[in-house]
Amino acid sequence: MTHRLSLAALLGTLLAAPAIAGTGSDVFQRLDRDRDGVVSRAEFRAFRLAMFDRIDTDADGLVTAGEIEAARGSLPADRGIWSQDADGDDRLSPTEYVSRMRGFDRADRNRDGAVSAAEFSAAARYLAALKH
Ligand SMILES: [Ca+2]
Ligand SMILES: [Ca+2]
Ligand SMILES: [Ca+2]
Repeated sequence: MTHRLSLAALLGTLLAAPAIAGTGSDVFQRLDRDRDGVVSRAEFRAFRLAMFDRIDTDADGLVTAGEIEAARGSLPADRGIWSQDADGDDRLSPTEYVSRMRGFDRADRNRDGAVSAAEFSAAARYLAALKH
């Protein structure tokens, strides 16, 4: 169980949307805002920031452990997220929240700084397999 969760967390940050199921191709299209067929770091960052806003339910611009806990279930486990709390105040600012994008880095297999549809669906399949 623990093992499965930690593996899921590797890709969870990339595939963090309740609608994700199957191939995730509709999610890819949402991520690829400029429709150039790949998801850039900037596009992924925008997606992470949108997620941040969803977690920040009291809209004070900071995410607390309680807010992350409340979002669990609709969001994948984001293990190690607190290592991004650079100022150690037990709250994550948007900057801290997007300071590392492990899901993106893992999905970008050929390290060209963009996630192609093929890379994305491979990552989605990998995550889906973990859930079964
Ligand atoms: Ca794009
Ligand atoms: Ca908050
Ligand atoms: Ca902080």
